[in-house]
Amino acid sequence: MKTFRTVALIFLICTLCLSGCGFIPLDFFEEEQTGEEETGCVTLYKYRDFQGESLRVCESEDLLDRDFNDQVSSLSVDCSLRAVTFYEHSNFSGRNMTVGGCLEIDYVGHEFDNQISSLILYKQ
Ligand SMILES: [Ca+2]
Repeated sequence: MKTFRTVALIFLICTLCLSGCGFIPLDFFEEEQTGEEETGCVTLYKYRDFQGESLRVCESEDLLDRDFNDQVSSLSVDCSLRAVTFYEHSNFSGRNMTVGGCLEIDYVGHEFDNQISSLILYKQ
């Protein structure tokens, strides 16, 4: 009888622990993920009108490194960014254009379509 009680108690504790451990971290991680989503980024799209594969860029960088070189046709700039400069070539060179934050550009124009290779982000 004593053994049964002990087993029952262990079972109860384990059940509580497992349900607790299984439930709380799930919620916790979901919150963590949304909380960690970076702002002050640019979202690049392969096609016009924000279609096709997209890439979030949150630091100044070469798109060669992100496998997105010469592929951008539209983009959106987070409102928390001050401005972004796009360059025709890698290493921030070649023709360039600067746009302000909080912009949605459904087409970068024929001069830059499938040509952007690097970008500099100006944070607030
Ligand atoms: Ca290019």
